[in-house]
Amino acid sequence: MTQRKLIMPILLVLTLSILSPALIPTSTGYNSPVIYIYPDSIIAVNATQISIDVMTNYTGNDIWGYEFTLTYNPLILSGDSVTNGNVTTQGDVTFIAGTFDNNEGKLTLTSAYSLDQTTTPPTPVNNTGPGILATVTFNVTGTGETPITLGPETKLKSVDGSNIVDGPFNLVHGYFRNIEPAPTHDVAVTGVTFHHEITATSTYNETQSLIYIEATTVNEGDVTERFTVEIYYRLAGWLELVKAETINVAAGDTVVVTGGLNTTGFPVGYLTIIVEASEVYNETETINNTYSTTLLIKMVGDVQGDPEDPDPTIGDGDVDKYDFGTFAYHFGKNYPNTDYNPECDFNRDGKIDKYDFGDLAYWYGKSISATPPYPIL
Ligand SMILES: [Ca+2]
Ligand SMILES: [Ca+2]
Ligand SMILES: [Ca+2]
Ligand SMILES: [Ca+2]
Repeated sequence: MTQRKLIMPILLVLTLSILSPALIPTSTGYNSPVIYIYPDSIIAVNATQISIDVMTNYTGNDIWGYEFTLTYNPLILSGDSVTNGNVTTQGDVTFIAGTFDNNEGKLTLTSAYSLDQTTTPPTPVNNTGPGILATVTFNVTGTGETPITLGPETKLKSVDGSNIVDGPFNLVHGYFRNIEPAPTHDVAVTGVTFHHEITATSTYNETQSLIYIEATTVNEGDVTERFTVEIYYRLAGWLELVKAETINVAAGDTVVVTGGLNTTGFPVGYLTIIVEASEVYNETETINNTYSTTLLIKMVGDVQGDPEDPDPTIGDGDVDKYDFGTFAYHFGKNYPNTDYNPECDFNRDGKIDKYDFGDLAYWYGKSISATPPYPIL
């Protein structure tokens, strides 16, 4: 109750400004009927609760009722209540408050209609605008800024069954901020690394070609952001989704999103990996939301390249004396020995032993043209 007392002055101010007839804009400056959020912008650093009115400027007397949905940033606002306004009041009013999904930041369909229940069937009853369709109250749960957006389902309905306002057109959305100055927003994907799973089996299995793709995301903006990270690979021209995850990242923080890609049956060669972070509200720098790199799918036994290659540490598509030399050095050095080299552990069981040697021996002298049955990184 103490908390509620503290928020009352704020509520009072907002409520007074809304209820005072002098302050209700009878004309919003729009040429056509609109449904709009009032106030269209609330900037209140210390607010713990806010209310907005969903209003219409329509001056006709043939309003049957309304429908609307709302979306908002659930990191900033948490929906609390919806009440019917002063427009849809005639006859028997059926008011259906939508449900808040405060994880997704959405108020599901809220509606009200006026009916005369004494007739069979019930007949629509006229209401007159302009005025408040509904009032929505939010608790302020985070710091930042958020649009308060009317959904495309939003409608002002006429008694003749037509729509006076039909979303997504002729809607005016709202905005809330409790930080000064307005925060910057910039999320980015800054790097991608790959690693294999080390399994505890000593024979080939389905996971031997499972490659973990770890995408590093950073929030370089001023406030916590919620966004979706998608990891794709491109094969034969098509982008295939590996992983999609929605994450919350605090300002300045880094979060790694991991996807697992089984490359069994993939052709040997370079595979394009693309990671995308969805654009956040008011984000201006979006080029860094996409990160592209390549993953080399190698043949079994191709530990490395030749000394004269630009990067001899990368497989060169054959299994020759250089691969054998490196393999021999690492033989017997098992995970987690610091000399353990997963490139020599062809069956990814944490041991570089006779089974791996058997693989290398089988593919020795062959090249990419003899595509092996188990290409791996
Ligand atoms: Ca960005
Ligand atoms: Ca090689
Ligand atoms: Ca070679
Ligand atoms: Ca092994």
